[in-house]
Amino acid sequence: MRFLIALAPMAFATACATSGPAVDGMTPASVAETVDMTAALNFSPNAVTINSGETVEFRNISTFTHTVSTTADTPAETQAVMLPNGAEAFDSGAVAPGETFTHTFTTPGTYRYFCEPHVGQGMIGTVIVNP
Ligand SMILES: [Cu+2]
Repeated sequence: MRFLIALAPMAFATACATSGPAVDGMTPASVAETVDMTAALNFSPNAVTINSGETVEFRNISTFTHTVSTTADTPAETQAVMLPNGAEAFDSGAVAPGETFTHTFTTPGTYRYFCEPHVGQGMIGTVIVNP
């Protein structure tokens, strides 16, 4: 038991040392910006700027379920979304209270995303990805 506990920090340090763009769905080790999903039904900060290949962490600090979505199924969602040319749409699915969702942005440009349950209340955010 003692052996396992001693090893855990080492494993974490190794993961950090090899951080880079996320591949194959691995959890990225470094987060460039954190965006909170709030009880006021907004993303805070509403807009963040990162460099290509960096990761944004979205934290649900509220008691509601939120999403981070760029896959539009309704006219309101279509109006909310903006994706750079060549960027693939992504969708967090339901992010429960206290949970997080991370996404690594590899295509430069301006992304506008929405929360599926709250797009009607204007829960929309922006990520600007510099080359
Ligand atoms: Cu929401």
